[in-house]
Amino acid sequence: MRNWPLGLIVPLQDPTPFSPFAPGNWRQALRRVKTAGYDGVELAITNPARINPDTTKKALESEGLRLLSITTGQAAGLEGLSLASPDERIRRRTIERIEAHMDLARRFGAVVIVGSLRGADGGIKLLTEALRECAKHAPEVRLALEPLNRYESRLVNTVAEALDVIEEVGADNLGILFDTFHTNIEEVLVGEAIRAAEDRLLHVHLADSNRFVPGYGHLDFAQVWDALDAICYQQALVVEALPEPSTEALLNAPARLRGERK
Ligand code: LER
Ligand code: MN
Repeated sequence: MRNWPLGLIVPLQDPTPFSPFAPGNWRQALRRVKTAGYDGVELAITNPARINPDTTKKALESEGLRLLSITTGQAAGLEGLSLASPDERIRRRTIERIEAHMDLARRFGAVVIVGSLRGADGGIKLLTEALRECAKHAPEVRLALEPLNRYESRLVNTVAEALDVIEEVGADNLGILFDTFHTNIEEVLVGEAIRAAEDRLLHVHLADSNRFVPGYGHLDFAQVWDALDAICYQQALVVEALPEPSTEALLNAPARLRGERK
């Protein structure tokens, strides 16, 4: 199976370098994402309390786009939130933030991403306990823990480390987000890491070795497709790349990737 749904990131509240769209123009962004041939979106949301879920749902439906995933990490930089913070008040606020994301995601069947919100450092035990609490909040909503490269976080850099945390947490709804950019830095063999994630793999971010649009760096994506095939991956692929070498390349990615994957 090589027809994985493809998504692009659209920010709803604060700008992100991984999207060419400004939050103020999110409705127009949805139109452009659909026209570009994507099947869905990953919404970048800082605080779901400031979202009207009905308006969001209607806008997505009118464009015929799925909400595949919610990326949550903007609140790490903007508000200093972290699931692994030694400061209990920060941890509590972060757990509540993830729970609010889960409440929103439940309405769409979307995956909630735990990337930068897990913290750049802090305690792995604190992180494990916090994730257990989040996972319990809504067992039907999937949480995807994303291995990040060592320059962004000291906690959970590889699939093997993510699997250890998942085992320790012991919740069925906690899995892995595999980001080809981070894992190209941290893993020995990208394909082997995907195979190791196996049925815990809930979501994939695509970017090339330089974080450009896939195809404009030196990552061997054939290894990625083969490994995803081998584990019978049936979830989505979201392009989380800088708009480099151009926004046009980002918008051409569906045609390019579908051609490449045939
Ligand atoms: C989030 O998905 C991610 O990959 C981070 O590198 C963003 O800072
Ligand atoms: Mn990512």
